[in-house]
Order: sequence, then structure tokens, then C-alpha cells
Amino acid sequence: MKDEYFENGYVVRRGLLPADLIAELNQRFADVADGIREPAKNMQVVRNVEVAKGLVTPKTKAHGISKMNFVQADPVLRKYSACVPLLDQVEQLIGRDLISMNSMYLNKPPHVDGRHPLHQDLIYFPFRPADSIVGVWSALEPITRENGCLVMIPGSHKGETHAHDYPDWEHKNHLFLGVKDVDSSGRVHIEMEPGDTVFFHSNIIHGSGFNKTEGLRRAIAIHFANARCEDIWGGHKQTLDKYSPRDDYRLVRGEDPNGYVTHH
Ligand SMILES: O=C(O)CCC(=O)C(=O)O
Repeated sequence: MKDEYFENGYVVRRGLLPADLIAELNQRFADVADGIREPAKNMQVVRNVEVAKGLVTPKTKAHGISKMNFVQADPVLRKYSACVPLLDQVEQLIGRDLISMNSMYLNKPPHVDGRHPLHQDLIYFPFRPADSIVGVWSALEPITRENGCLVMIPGSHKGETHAHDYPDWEHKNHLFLGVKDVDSSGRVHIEMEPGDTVFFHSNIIHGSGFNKTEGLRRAIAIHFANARCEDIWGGHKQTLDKYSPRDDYRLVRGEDPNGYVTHH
């Protein structure tokens, strides 16, 4: 698994999440989307840009939401980052002292531009080396080319980290930044069944397309860094936006010798 991951920049593990956890995560998303349950403190509910601007009226409240950020603040959604089979795979890739961060429930509703431009997640993280940060993304329903699966450019994690900016698209979702002029001809579409999980390198170029179906496209994702990484921002926020990920750090395995995590 490790060889494949470092060669291609990603590896897929099938059926990693149990069905009852998937059902629980999707129900929690529905309850927060519908207003049955308040979002946890520090969790962000992000609406699709066309919905937020009043250009599209969503069929249901969930159809208006593009993502929920910092979902580890929620006691149910947090169960994802505690999932033992998932942590065991992460430990094999980046070692045993693990900080979880950047937790998100990713919804891609139909009838809006929910594309995610090709990008590298490393620009969002203060930790280095890049080899010690892994993204983990799990399907919470069947995910196909039709409903906007992930695409990866194999091997691109070995290249430079590019400058990122908003794409030249009419509708730009909040912080959906991309790499300009990237050759996407070698991209691979990652189709997944519920519970399938892709582990991907923090520097790999990846993104996703339109949802051309009538249903939602639901997934959950998080990143893990080895707690022994260096913090190259020296504890400061990055300047791209007011994005402030530090409150989402959790120590999920091993030790935190640098004291990066403030929530226990
Ligand atoms: O879920 C998606 O469609 C893309 C998510 C992604 O690439 C990210 O959040 O970095």
C-alpha cells in the first residue's frame, strides 16, 4: 500500500467504513442542513455560491449546501476521524503520532456549479514535510463520473507546489482555489462505492467535476499530519483568507511533542 501511495500519490481502499457509520454521518448532515440540529460551535456551514447569491433556489436546504467545515466539532461527525481501520492505514503511510485537521463533510448538489478546480491541498497547511500529510476522503454514497467523483493526476505529488487562485469561472465557490494551466490529460477518475476511501498525498493535483444527476453527492474528508512535522508558519494563520484551521486539530493517535493541539 505504501509503495503504491508514494508512487502514484494516492491509493484506494474499498469498503473501509461500516454501513452504520455511513448512515449516522449522512443523517447528521441532513439534520444540520434541515435545521433540526444546530451546527456545533466552530463548525461552518458553507452554501453554494449561486444559492448564496439568490441565483438558484435549492429544492431542499441540503441542495443549497456545498460543504460543512471543521466537522470534528460535532460529536457524531467526529466519529469519522476516530474510525480505527482508517487510522491504521494512515499510520502505515505517515507514522504513529497523528494530528487530524481540516475535517469536512462534502456535499455536491445538482443544478449548481459545484466543480472543484484542480488544486493541491498543501497550500492550506503549515506542516512540512509534505510526505507527512495525507488526505483521506470517503464516499458516503455511490460516487461516479456522473455525480462528480474525484479526479487525481497520478505522480503529480512529486512536482512543485503551484501558485493557486480562483478559477476563471462565472461562479466561484468560497476557497475553491485552483492551479492555472495544468495539463489534466493524464487525470484518473476515482469512482467509489459507499465506504470506499482514497488516501492522497498533500501535494497531489486533484479536483472534481459537475454533479449531473438529480441526487446529492455526499462524502466526508479529513487530513492527518504527523505531529512531529515542522510548522513553517510559526503558529500564524495563512494569508489567503480568514481560514483558520487550528481549532480543528485533534491528537488522534500517539503523542504531540510540539504541542500543536489545543483541543483534547
Ligand atoms: O469533494 C470534492 O469534490 C473535492 C474536495 C477537495 O478536493 C478538497 O476539499 O480539497
